[in-house]
Amino acid sequence: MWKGVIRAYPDFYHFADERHVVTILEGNTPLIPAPRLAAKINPDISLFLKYEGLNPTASFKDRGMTLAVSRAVEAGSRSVICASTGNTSASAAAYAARAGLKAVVVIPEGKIALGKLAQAMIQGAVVVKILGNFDEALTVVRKISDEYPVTLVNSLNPHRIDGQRSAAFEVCDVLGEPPEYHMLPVGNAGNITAYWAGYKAYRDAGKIKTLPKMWGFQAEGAAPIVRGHVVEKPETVATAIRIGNPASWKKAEAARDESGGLIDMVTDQEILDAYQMVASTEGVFCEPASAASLAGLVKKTRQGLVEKGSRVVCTLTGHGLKDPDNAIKVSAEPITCEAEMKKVLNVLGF
Ligand code: AN7
Repeated sequence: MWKGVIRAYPDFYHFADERHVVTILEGNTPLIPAPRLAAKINPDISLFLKYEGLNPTASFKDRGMTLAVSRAVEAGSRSVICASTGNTSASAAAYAARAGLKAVVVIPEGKIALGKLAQAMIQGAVVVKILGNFDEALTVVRKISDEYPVTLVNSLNPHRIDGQRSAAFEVCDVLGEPPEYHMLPVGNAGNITAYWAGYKAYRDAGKIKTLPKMWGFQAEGAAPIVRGHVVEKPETVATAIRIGNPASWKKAEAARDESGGLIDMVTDQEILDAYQMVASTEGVFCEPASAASLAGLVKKTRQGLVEKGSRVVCTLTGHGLKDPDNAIKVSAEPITCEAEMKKVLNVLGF
């Protein structure tokens, strides 16, 4: 039976007292081969989707949250706090509930997907909507956690990165060796940092010999790393990555440079096209931000930068059901008709 990432990787995660481990059996997500999508985007590669939407709260954040909340319990903390574009808040609320801790989540008012808000609320977090963006929310919660006895569970907490490394371990366990390219959306830049740390840790442990190139993609209206400066008013349809001053900025640049990779940006239209394409081609429904990795693959293929014969893993960071509004917006309207066979046949063109 799967026991969650902490117990799945005892060489990498150790707890002196087992009772401190807080898990909802996160991890063990599928690495889905995507041949139909590859045929459309780039027929010269083998494409795999690491579908992180199948974690307990439907995003990759659970891998980091099991470590962060377990360590908080180990340290005797009674409450956790985070700023979030949505998924971190859903995950923090869930793991805090599981551990019997209080959770406070601070989110940008009006700019988080409906499903994520619903998760944080029903899981019993104190939800604070601020009249500002994620970067401003993060500044506030950092100050609060510095001055009051509440544990910060944003990815500035190193246990978050520690746990998120497990996704790289799983990719290697399935493929035997890392892919040639690993592509990710980049928001606060914790995940690209974590994957790179995970691949390096697996190599240092002798489990793999090679390392992938890390390719990260920001949204054009929220691309501080690409532009080389803070973006004061980030804007993108992919609200999960609507971040103008990423906490792990330098570490993401290190992952890029050490791996011989790159960080580029994709437009909202490119994100939405990829979002629609992966769902309609492979039956895999992710949220818009997740599709930035695929949009990046499309862009780089057009530029001729993806080597033939490569294996490419794109991480789909969150589930599409979190953001039904965008799915409905990009899709054809359902057809309404009377409840008669003839009328339905008529609509179908028979
Ligand atoms: C679906 O929840 O920052 O580069 O506060 O939810 O590690 O930040 C979410 C980020 C990609 C970017 N895809 O990852 C939050 C938050 C999805 C996300 C990212 C996020 P990082």
